[in-house]
Formats: sequence, C-alpha cells, structure tokens
Amino acid sequence: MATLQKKFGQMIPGLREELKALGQQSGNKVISEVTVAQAYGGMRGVKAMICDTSVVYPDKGLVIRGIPVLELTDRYPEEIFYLLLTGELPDKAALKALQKDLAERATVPAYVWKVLEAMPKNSHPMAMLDTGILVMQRESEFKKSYDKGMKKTDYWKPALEDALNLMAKLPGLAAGVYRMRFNKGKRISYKKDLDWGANYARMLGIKDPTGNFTKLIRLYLVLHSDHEGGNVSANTCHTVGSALSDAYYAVSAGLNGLAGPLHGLANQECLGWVLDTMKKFKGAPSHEQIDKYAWETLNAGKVIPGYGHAVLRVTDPRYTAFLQFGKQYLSDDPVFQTVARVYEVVPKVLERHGKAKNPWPNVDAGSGSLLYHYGLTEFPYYTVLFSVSRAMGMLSQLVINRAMGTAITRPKSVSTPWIKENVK
Ligand code: CMX
Repeated sequence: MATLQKKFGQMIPGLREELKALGQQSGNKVISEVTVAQAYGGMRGVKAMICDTSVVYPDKGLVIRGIPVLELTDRYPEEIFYLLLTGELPDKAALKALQKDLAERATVPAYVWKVLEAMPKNSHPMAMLDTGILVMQRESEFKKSYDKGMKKTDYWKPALEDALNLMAKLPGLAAGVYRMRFNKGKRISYKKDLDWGANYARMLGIKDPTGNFTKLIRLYLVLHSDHEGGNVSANTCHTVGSALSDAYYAVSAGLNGLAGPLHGLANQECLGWVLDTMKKFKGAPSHEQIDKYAWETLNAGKVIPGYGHAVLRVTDPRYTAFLQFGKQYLSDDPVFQTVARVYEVVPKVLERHGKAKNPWPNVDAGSGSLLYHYGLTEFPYYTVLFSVSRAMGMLSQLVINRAMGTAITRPKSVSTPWIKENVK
C-alpha cells in the first residue's frame, strides 16, 4: 500500500477512540448558541460542524493543520493534500510515492470529452468542469464497494481511492476544458516525471520560458486548497457526502457553489473590475480615479469583488502571498500595479462606506492579474483553477468524514411563524 494510504489508515483507530471519548466526556457541553439574526443571516458564526483540516482565524487567516499558510508557499500542492489528510507534511519518499500514484491515475476517460464536446460552445468553464466530474461518477470505487455491501469501518478505503483518482484527473480535465472552451487546439497529456502542479501548468499550454508561470500555478494550488468547513463549497460537499453520495457527486456539488459570484467566481469578477478601471481611465488609474470608481460601484448597489470576508477581519494572507509573488516577478506590469494600488484605496473607501465588516482584500483580489500577465487572459476560467485546488480540501474533508463515520447532515429548520411565536 502506498505511503499516504498506509499513514492515513494507521491514524484512524486513534482518531476514532479520541472522538468516542470526547463524545462520552463532553457530548452535552454547549459550544454555540444561535440568534434569530444568525438563523436568517447565513448562520454566520454558528459553531455547528467539525473540520480538522484547517482553521480560518479572523485575525490571521488560514492555518492548515497548525501551519500558517504563508509558511507553506514553497511547498508542492500535493504536499498540502498529504498535510490536509494526515496532519503532517510528507517526507521525500512519501511525496515521490504520492506523485507517482497520481501520475498513474491521471488519464481522463475518453467519454468525458465526448460529453463536454456536446455542450453548447458558450458554456461556462465551471459548468464544463462540474459536468466532467459528474459524468465520471460511474468510476466511483465507493459506490462499487457500497453496492457490494462493505462495512462502515471500511468506508474510508474506497473514499480515499475516489479522492486520489479524482484529484489525479482534475488537472487534465481542467486543462482540457481550457483548451476546448477557448479554442487552444489539441489537449496535452500528463507527463509522469513532472509534479502535479507543473503538469497542470504544462497541460494548459501557456508558454513558460522562465518557469515562473509553473511557480504561480503551484502557488495558486497551494493557497486555495482549503478554508475550513463552513464556506459554501466545503459545506455543500460535506452535506452531499454525508448522505454517502460519493466523491464525484459531492465535489461537483461543492464546486457548483464555488461558481457563485460571492464565492469563487469573485476572482473572475475582480480582474474584470480592475480592467474596467483601466479602460475607463485609459491606463493604470491614479489613487483618486480608483476612489471615484469604487464609489460608483458602491453607489450602483454592487459589491467590490475581492474585498470583504465572512470570517476574516484582516488582509487575507493568501492575498499577501500573491502580492509578494507579483512584486518579485512582475512589478512593472500595469495590471498588477493597479491591483496593488486598489489595495491602497479600497479598504479606506469600504471603511467610509460603513457596511462591510471587513474592508480588506480576500484571496481573489490579486490572483487574476498574475494569471493575466502570463497570458492566461480568459478570466471566466479563473474559478476552474480555484476548483482544482479547492478539491483537495473538499476531498480530504470527505475522506476524513467517511473514516470517522460522520452522521448525515440534518439541521432543524424553523418557520417564521415559529420564530414569532417563540421569541415574543
Ligand atoms: N463591497 C461592497 N459591499 C460589501 C462588500 C464589498 N466587497 N463586502 C461586504 N459588503 C456588504 C454586504 O453586501 C452586506 O451588505 P447588505 O447589508 O446590504 O447585505 C454588508 O456589507 C455586510 O456584509 P458582511 O457581513 O461584511 O459580509 P458577508 O459575510 O455577508 O459576505 C462576502 C462576505 C465575501 C460575500 C462579501 O464581503 C462580498 O460580497 N465580497 C465581494 C465578493 C467577494 O470578494 N467574494 C469572494 C470571497 C472569497 C471566497 O470565495 O472565499
């Protein structure tokens, strides 16, 4: 058995014991209460689910298994998958074994392309990606084993197989979507001696003479990998998976949520907003011009994409990582310069506006300008990149939940008459 599978399998008995003891000792302890405003307001701040892969702290952002994300920016994305799942970074041998395992599973079945080719030519790349994942559901090892009558304690084994199969195929699928949707020519196949992130960069077919685009894709895949359990995509994947729907069903469902403009689609909208300012002011706009455009956006009743967050109350460290990358590799690019300038203006505007609880940038505010610089200019595609990365978080959470025997999700809803009656 490969190292990741073995390591995860060894952890399970201890984790199950821990949960059992916790339930026995503290099962009745209260960890959260819910106000009427929270029940109507997207359950913001209600603590009612468990996610052990990562935590988002309002004042410091994403911490993956105890490690702040800014300390992980030089890692391979597949190392982060190992970390998310097991709580530890792999050693060299374990990393190599995982890379080899992924390479062996990477081929996307031919029928997927036929289905995608039959879709209307103007389909959104996210609709194509999610369809591609869903159409592979017939490959699910979990479904096959479930139909044969596997024991509950074995759920994690085919769930992990599905996770690895899907993760391995995602770069090829996502790159194929890019090349098909934007008429880039033939698909490029997975190269076994390259790492997972470099393969994705290569299969997109973007020219990369300096190797910096590959570095950016690896960084992008690291930074978007997980953001605890309550965000729309993770929470959706969790809920769908809790019905024992397999990884193909659960991850495609989660990604359908990521496709929303208040979630992952914001990164396509961010670059659009930045380019609009540049178009309007004929070049990189000044601070005053950005201020003016930001107010025009707000006064039109729209949000400024890339700013604000449901949990964070500081600049997102993932934005900081992209800003550092931009400063190191493309500091004279006018689009990047505009992004950096927007950061100097928009938080002050949002503070004066007084609505957003967090005026600071999130992960989506800067990434698009970097992709744009290297020639990945089709910004409707950007959420697909986000998806390939976020699938790592969703898949590791899903496998852990199957290993821990997590119950089907079924919170109690109440009606407005019930609220009126009970809060008199
Ligand atoms: N521009 C303008 N108004 C904003 C705003 C922004 N960037 N961020 C929040 N607000 C507004 C909200 O729309 C809300 O207004 P209403 O009271 O009229 O409904 C008010 O401020 C309070 O919202 P909040 O509590 O600060 O934020 P929420 O937790 O409700 O929403 C988020 C969080 C991210 C959806 C919101 O900040 C937003 O819409 N941002 C822009 C879109 C974006 O960047 N999304 C990407 C998030 C990253 C990710 O995908 O993980």
